[in-house]
Amino acid sequence: MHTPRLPLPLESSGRPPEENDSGPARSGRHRTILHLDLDAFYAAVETLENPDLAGKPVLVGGRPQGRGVVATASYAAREYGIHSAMPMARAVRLCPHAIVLSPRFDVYRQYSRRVMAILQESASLLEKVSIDEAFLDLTEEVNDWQTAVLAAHRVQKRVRDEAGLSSSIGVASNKLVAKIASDHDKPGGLTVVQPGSEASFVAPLPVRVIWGVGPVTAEKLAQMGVETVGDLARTSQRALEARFGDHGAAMRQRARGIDRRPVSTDHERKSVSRETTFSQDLRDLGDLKRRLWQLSRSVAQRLQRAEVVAGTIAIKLRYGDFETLTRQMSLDVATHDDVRIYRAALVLLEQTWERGRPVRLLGVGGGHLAQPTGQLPLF
Ligand code: DCP
Ligand code: MG
Repeated sequence: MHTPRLPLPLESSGRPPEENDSGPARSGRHRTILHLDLDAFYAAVETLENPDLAGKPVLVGGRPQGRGVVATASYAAREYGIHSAMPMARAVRLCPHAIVLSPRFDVYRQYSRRVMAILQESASLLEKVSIDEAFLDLTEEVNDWQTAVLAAHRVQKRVRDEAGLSSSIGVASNKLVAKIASDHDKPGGLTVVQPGSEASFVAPLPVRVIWGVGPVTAEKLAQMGVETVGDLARTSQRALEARFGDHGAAMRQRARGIDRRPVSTDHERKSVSRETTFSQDLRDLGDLKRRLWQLSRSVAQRLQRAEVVAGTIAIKLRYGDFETLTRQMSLDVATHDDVRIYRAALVLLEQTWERGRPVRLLGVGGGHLAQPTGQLPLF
């Protein structure tokens, strides 16, 4: 386990509230946002439960004999090139002596609750992003940047001492940069991005770190000679809008380290969705069904990690000529089950899609989120 590191020099106090477009300056100053992500979470819990596993290559996921994939790999296993979502059969070929375990979601949820309870005590505003990841808004709790860093150290130490888990933390003036910072020095890192250095911090990183830049967009950007976030920030707004529409302008904002999204509690989160733009338009029902199934599975996983069920299912369909349609339906029983989500999405697709008309983008979403037990609506 690593000791926390501070890669950037601390200033004696928070920056003055000068012209700042990295977030709304509540009470006239920068926001202080912390992002925490647990390290190799499922594998770390398994190692806590069985200390013999410490330091060994541990894989949690599906069976190597079937079509299972790796949910997570311990850091020892990652040295063999193994990563999440890789077919388990391939992972085991890369590291034949790896210890393969089936996931035990109930156990992971218990640890997650313990961590979230610690976080909840540390800030008034907590946004749980997934089972092992959360944002805290510390703006109201701390007055200057140095205190914020001490608070981050305290959170990291409490998570280690009281839940037994290693975490990585990023502290910055907005969510985007805090999240990128927490990933910067994994495992066990604590990375602080001073207000004013957001853009220079993200500049050398590949464009994929920017939220909303998926593989297809990254490929198109690469064709324009844009590889890093800094390249993207330097590209003219006009060129990006011409190629990507409104999304182009939004990407450029983020590439400059600007993100105004507030930290919002789980109760305010209204939907979970996933969408894919295809590298080539699809016109075959079989292909669309396969993509719909992948998206439905992914939405189900997100709902499960956030421990919520969806009462409505929606699809988004964009044709090759950019005409875009969304359709949604209510479910009799709210769910986070991939097959149920897929069945609902397929009904919507069959009602909506004009057979044979080329599809450029497909999305699946779950809305009207509620807690799984008791079906209490959250909003
Ligand atoms: N997970 C999963 N399938 C994925 C990605 C993740 O089931 N494709 C699960 C297993 C992870 C947990 O979610 O342990 C948290 O996801 P992270 O992406 O944070 O991955 P880890 O915590 O395992 O590793 P890292 O140290 O990179 O955060
Ligand atoms: Mg993690």
